[in-house]
Amino acid sequence: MDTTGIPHRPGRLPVIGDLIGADVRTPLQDTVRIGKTLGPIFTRKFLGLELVFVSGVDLVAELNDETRFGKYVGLGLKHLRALGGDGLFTAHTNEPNWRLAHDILQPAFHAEAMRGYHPIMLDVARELVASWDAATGPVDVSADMTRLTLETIGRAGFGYRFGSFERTEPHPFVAAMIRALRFAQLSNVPLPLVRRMVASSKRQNRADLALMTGLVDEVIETRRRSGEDSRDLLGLMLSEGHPETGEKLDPVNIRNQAITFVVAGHETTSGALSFALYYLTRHPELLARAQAEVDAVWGDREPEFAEVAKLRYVRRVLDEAMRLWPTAPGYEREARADVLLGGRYRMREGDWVIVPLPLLHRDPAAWGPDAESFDPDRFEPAAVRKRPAHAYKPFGTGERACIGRQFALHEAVLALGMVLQRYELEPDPDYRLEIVESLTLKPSGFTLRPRVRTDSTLGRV
Ligand code: MNH
Repeated sequence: MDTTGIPHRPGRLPVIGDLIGADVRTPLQDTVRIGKTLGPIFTRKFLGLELVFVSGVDLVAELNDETRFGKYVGLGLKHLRALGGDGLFTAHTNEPNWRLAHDILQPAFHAEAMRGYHPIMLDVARELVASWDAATGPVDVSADMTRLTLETIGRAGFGYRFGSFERTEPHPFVAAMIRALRFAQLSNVPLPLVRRMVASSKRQNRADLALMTGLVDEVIETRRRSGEDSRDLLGLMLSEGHPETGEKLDPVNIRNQAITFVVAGHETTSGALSFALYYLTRHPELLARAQAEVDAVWGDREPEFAEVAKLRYVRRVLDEAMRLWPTAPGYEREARADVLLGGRYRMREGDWVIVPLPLLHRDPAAWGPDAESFDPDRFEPAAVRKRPAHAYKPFGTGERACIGRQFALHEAVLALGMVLQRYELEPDPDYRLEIVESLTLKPSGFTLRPRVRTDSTLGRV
């Protein structure tokens, strides 16, 4: 798009642009740092590639208007299509398979379906608790939250057990996935050095994609042969037709959806749980408040389905953690026709911009001058009503927003509640938050020492 008049970092150089100081491992965190000083719209330029970032709440409200803008599958997502193909996350909205799969899979996230996932989610949370009970030292929080969420989507979506809590190393699918995500991310970087790196890992990438596809094909084949008629994600994909036309998903699309759901269905939720635990353990008074809520609402029992959503404060803790570090840290919007963004930035049909969510979620116009502080009370209903509707978008926007939102929130509140119910959590006082970026954000090197509580009835064993 025409970027004249849009601010950028001072010191932009001819040819290389803003390259100096940019770190390929932390593109999002670099953008957050730079964007804080530049305001609601800015650009970053790397060699021939100039990216436009829009983070002010008013401009984002315009971008979220579905009549004028839609999801753009480019940049980050373009290379992800090697993994997800025409699966829901990486499909173009005008590809027929997007609407078809969306309509077929939507029922898997309705309240009735969620009720069916509850016992499975509970089982997995029990496995987490068992592993923390057995821990003799600090636990790696991000690794254990990833075990929990991978296991949950595997079992609830596909009836497949990754055996995450029985392994000391991540499941091979996860290792392959992490490399493949990294490969996709680096494929965007227009630097000769990175291009050579990417070129030299092509063979590994092929092997990683083959491993993921192979596993998914095996899971699908096992289900087909079993003749089992489960209404989980895989069951819907295999047996259900479109509610109006009866059209079914083709086998290649089912494979793409399976990979998509396993990846999209666990990385983000895992990070959200880890950030929530990070902030809670940095703020003992908030931790105590969350714990008091769990004790009051659940007591020493395991929660029934309907008791999970009653943890209002725990939910706000998660909301606030996803405000500061939205684990899917952005989305891209494309103009449906020529338009003047904010009445002054000219976009032609097909021009697109990036919405960096951590910056939107810190926009002082919506969040005030102390936007950097962690305060779950920002999500009290009265406070939410006072804010512009588009100030908080951790699950994206419009018809391409997250289909798994309810699934993620039920799983995360349940797991966080169970952890708070049972443990005192002692942080490492020297830990400084460090965030690793792949497709998603996660705290790195964050450990806790869980000790079974002695101050609650449940804690006494
Ligand atoms: Mn999820 C899309 C964030 C959990 C499956 N998800 C999105 C988008 C965001 C997002 C943002 C929109 C991206 C874009 O516009 O390009 N998702 C999250 C977060 C969590 C999350 C922050 C957890 C916390 N997502 C889940 C879970 C599942 C899931 C759990 C599956 C069980 N998400 C999806 C799928 C899409 C999506 C599928 C694509 C939907 C579509 O475009 O039709």
